[in-house]
Amino acid sequence: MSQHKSNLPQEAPTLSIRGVDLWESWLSPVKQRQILEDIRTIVTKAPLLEPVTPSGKKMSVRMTSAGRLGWVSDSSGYRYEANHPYGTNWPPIPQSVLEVWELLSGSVRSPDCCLVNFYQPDARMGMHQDRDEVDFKQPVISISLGDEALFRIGQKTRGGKTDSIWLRSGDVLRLGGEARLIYHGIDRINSGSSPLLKNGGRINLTLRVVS
Ligand code: MD3
Ligand code: FE
Repeated sequence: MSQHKSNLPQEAPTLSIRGVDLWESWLSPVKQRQILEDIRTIVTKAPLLEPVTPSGKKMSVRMTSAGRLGWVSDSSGYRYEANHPYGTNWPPIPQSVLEVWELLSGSVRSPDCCLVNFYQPDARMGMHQDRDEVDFKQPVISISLGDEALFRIGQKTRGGKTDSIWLRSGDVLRLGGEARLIYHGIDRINSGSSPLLKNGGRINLTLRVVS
């Protein structure tokens, strides 16, 4: 009930498509660099992984996590784990990132997981639903950094009409309500479109209440 609402975001999104709310350029360049520095600390303590899908395909996106739980995928399936596969705890979610959740999520819960997705120029993410969490009434917040990405927004069932939008560095998305269970994916990266990362590429942070 009340743990889902309250704390409503004060600012209106700049674009809304089927419940997918987008705040374009919400993070200033200074904030983007602060978050990037905090991600470098996370990656030092919890190295990026090359996840394998349960069907045995290597994913092109490299991943790690921060928070109480991290998302992992290997031949035994997709799940959240309390430890990095190397055996250590996941580093804490940085304050710079928690602040975005607090201001835009509309949830009174704290996120359990900050998934860090790193896209090299040829990386992509196929259409999927996020269903490894317990409570789909809790929103998801996504932060884009670095090169722009073509994000595809589908429907709550596979197939059907899709819309595509470019996600740029500093953009924040909220997936709540009807949008929480839509199919979505990243079709491609526009390599070299942002100066934020020295060697190019894109980072996406996804904040979720897991359990
Ligand atoms: C819609 N990541 O990690 S972010 C993922 O850019 C994921 O790395 C993409 O999809 C990325 O699962 C897309 C936008 C996003 C994130 C979570 C969602 C869209 C979502 C959850 C539910 C519905
Ligand atoms: Fe997803």
